[in-house]
Amino acid sequence: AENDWGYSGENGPSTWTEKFPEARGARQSPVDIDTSRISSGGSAPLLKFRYSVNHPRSVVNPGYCWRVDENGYESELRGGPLGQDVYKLQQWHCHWGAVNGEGSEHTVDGRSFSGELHLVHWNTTKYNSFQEAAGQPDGLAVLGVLLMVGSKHDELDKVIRLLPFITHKNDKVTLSDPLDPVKLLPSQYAYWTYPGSLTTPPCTESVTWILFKQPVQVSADQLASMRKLKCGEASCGTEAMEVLHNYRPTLPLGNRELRDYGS
Ligand code: SG7
Ligand code: ZN
Repeated sequence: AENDWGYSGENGPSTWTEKFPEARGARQSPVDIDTSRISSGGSAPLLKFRYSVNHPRSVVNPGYCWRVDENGYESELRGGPLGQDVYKLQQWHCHWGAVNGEGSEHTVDGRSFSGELHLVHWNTTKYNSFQEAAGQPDGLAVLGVLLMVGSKHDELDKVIRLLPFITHKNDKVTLSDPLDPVKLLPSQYAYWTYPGSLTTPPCTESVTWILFKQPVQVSADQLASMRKLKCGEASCGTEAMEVLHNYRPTLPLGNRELRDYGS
């Protein structure tokens, strides 16, 4: 295989544990949100976002998704389940499926959505770099947004319009248009939260997951554009395969607490 991990038969999620032992752990993500076993969090601690809108971002094809890098600009998340710590937006990216109706990483009462957007933040109160934070149990906070097929998402389209320019692995373009990450979130901020992991190798158990209950809509065309990205470099020519799907199946919640905030 040309990548050491991926989503195909030879290098897919069931093989990750061979090279990445942490993927066998008891705090793995994603999970199914079983709404019958949620502990209510009571009054909702509000999430607070202070995101920068007007700065250049990079849109990258790492070979297994599309990713937007914030390039160090100050964008902060705090509140909710995060205590007093401040978390800084590092990057955001997407997971999708080969067909509509699958593609989300988290499922809700066994139901999949057509995709899932992840906004990855790191704890700047306690750690000095993203790399350092990514290895700590309270190092990362990822906001998850479930995507369903519906109308075109205008803010996300600023990125999707650029995907034809990053077809191959390691391709990268600059997005200079202003973009407001808050517009990627649903209008209601009710969420589920639990302690988990990165959903890709090395599957480090460093993530406080915050999954919004309300899905957002993207168009079928927007999802189709994502499936055209390829997992190989341009030098692979027509041999490079498309990233038709890139979601990890759910893993057991075990004895972790899943909390519910807002309704
Ligand atoms: C995506 O998800 C990428 C990864 C990310 C991974 O594959 O965005 O990031 C890079 C740098 O390619 O891994 C360390 C990291 O952020 C896992 O993130 S996720 O758990 O939110 N899905
Ligand atoms: Zn992700």
